[in-house]
Amino acid sequence: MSGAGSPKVDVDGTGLRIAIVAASWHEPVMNGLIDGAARACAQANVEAVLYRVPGSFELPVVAQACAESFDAVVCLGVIIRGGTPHFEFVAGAATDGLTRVALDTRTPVGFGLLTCDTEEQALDRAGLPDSREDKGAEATWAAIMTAVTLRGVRSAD
Ligand code: DLZ
Repeated sequence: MSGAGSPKVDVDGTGLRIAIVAASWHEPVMNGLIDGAARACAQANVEAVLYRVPGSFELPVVAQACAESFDAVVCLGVIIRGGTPHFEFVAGAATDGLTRVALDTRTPVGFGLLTCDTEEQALDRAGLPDSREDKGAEATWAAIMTAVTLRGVRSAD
């Protein structure tokens, strides 16, 4: 199970604005991830704006643009291995790109990129009624908690 040991996060994000950047491949899984992210934002009292990109490879460039005007960015995507070397290229480029965006812009990036062997595994993590995990919500809570922490660090300067 990929989520073993994950923390229970419940923070108040009042006043934060968050961009949710979501890829479009594997629609049923994406719908679950986006709903989970929206639920977490509502629960944390955070204002959220959704932007769509074609595939996970395009997440970093839009995340970078969003990082200029939002308190945090949540990136959602699904990459299924499917026996193609594209898996490694797309997953590696998206992961490296999102890490760079967070550090270069000093803006939290919630990492909601599922990399799975099969669509069934992805559905199991998508926050749907029959899923065991809710990775869209998890990535969103991580971004919100990090933004709240950074707000505290910066106000202590
Ligand atoms: C090309 C590609 C492949 C093979 N698989 C996926 C995938 O499983 N998930 C995903 O989000 N995107 C995939 N893509 C598309 C790339 O992310 C990208 O959109 C295209 O290469 C065009 O730049």
